[in-house]
Amino acid sequence: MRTVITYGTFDLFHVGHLRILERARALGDRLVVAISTDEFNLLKGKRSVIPFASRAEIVAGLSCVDLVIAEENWDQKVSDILNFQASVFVMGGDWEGKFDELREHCEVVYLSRTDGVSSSMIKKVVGAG
Ligand code: C2G
Repeated sequence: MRTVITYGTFDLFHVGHLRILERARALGDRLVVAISTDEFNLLKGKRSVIPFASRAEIVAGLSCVDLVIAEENWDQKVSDILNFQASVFVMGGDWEGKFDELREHCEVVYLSRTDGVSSSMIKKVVGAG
């Protein structure tokens, strides 16, 4: 079983989120997605529009996602990788190089982002700040 793990807020879910999750899943047989809690988002300096429970329900409903867990802090990645025996850690290219230290535990793959869409762009369009 080749498990892939990835992390994110997945607020105002859009096609960029879907594409990276599908591409991450294609790198293995199982995809675990850690979704930032509302509290952790505040630590990240982001206020999520959609509450954690709904963001988790949307991502868990995707056929390419096998398991959703909570991301509560910056430091849980190593224990998550070990706990779920992840072979691959995936993030979008905007995080390129930021998680290279995880190469000690698993492959680290940065996938290109989808241009032209982001949660912050959607927030601006709908006037959610
Ligand atoms: N993403 C993408 N294309 C976009 C927007 C986002 O490929 N147009 C990717 C990001 O690169 C990331 C994932 O989708 O890999 C989730 O993006 P966010 O929800 O913005 O997550 P972020 O706030 O970057 O949180 O510990 C890591 C953090 O939790 C990442």
